[in-house]
Amino acid sequence: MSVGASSINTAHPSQDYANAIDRNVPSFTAAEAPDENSYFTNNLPPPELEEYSARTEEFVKHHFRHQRRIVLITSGGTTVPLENQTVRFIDNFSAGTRGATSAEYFLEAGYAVIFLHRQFSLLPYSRHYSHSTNCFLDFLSEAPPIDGYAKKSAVMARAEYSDTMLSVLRKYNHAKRENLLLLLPFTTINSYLFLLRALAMKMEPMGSKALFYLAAAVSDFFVPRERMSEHKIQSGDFNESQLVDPSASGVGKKLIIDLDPVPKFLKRLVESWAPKGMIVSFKLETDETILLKKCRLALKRYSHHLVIGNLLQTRKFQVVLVDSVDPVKQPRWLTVAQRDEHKEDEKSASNADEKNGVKFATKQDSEIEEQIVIEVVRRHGARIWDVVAATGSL
Ligand code: PAZ
Repeated sequence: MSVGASSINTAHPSQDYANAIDRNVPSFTAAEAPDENSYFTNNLPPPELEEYSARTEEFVKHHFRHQRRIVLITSGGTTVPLENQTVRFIDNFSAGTRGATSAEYFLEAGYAVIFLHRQFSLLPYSRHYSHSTNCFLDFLSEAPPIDGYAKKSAVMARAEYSDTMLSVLRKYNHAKRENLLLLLPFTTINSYLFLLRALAMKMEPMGSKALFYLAAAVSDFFVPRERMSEHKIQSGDFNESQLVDPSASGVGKKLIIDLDPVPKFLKRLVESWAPKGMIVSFKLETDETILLKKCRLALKRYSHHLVIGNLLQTRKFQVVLVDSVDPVKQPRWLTVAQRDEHKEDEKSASNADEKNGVKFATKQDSEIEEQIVIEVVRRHGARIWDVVAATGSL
């Protein structure tokens, strides 16, 4: 996910793209072992690293004993802090819908799920009732007084939602009871990279039964630690004389942000962190003419197993799967009916059309993640068989 450029000049509203963004940086290459050493020694591990590693180790042991497959899903956007004591940061659009929705379908397919997600992004199950479009209070109503408890107020699910809510609740409780879902939040790009590496290594005992489903929108550019300002960046060149004469001007009025490329660790994941696991990455573009080319390029560059391409504008309705087996011949498009918000409104006003047999595309019956997960699970199964056939073990 591209969040910016090597130098962003935000000063003048009429500035055109070419002047605002300086792309004179070397093109991206896959990070190798020395890049890994350099990154992970020059940047600080996040405070939660040890705790998450220990919880993942336990989770993996538990599901290994139960002979379950495990999927590590990454979800949501990563932030790029501009200051160590962070007031400002660069972010991206991702809400975590892809990751949270896919997690539910993987759980349904019998997987245990490690959900490495951006803090406060969407979560499996609660996503149906959270965030601004679906305020959970709209799903509730006041319950009528119960005999014997006349003075006790209570809330209940509104009748029109209660079937769906009960079904979601049952799945959620099942996942909790069976310890099938490990929720691990992150915020920054740095935490994400440290955690991905550590958790992938902890999944090593799973062998080919480990699946990596990298749906997070990961920043392409960041401020390396040695160049990061400790304190809040001042708007103008603050100096003590301004306390005496407030009109004294600062020198720099523009904010020039000089970002480095984030090392592309996918190849390290494939070759070193999880060599037996199946690795699926996502590729987001906005220009449809380059989507397939970029998917193929990613496969070639990182040698992983599957790239799922999507366009920002249509990502909820269409994706393309490009496989390492035959990346040129066999892109597989998956599409679901586009949700018609207007019809959805009509539907809430009246159920007449539904009674007349017109079926609306609802969230439940048309989520593209259901199809994606079916395809990925099928390919993962085939790969496990291939590994067993080739090596005699998982
Ligand atoms: O989180 P979301 O559902 O809003 O968006 C999903 C997505 C577009 C971030 C994901 O499908 C994806 O393409 N992730 C990889 C982005 C990239 O680094 O190219």
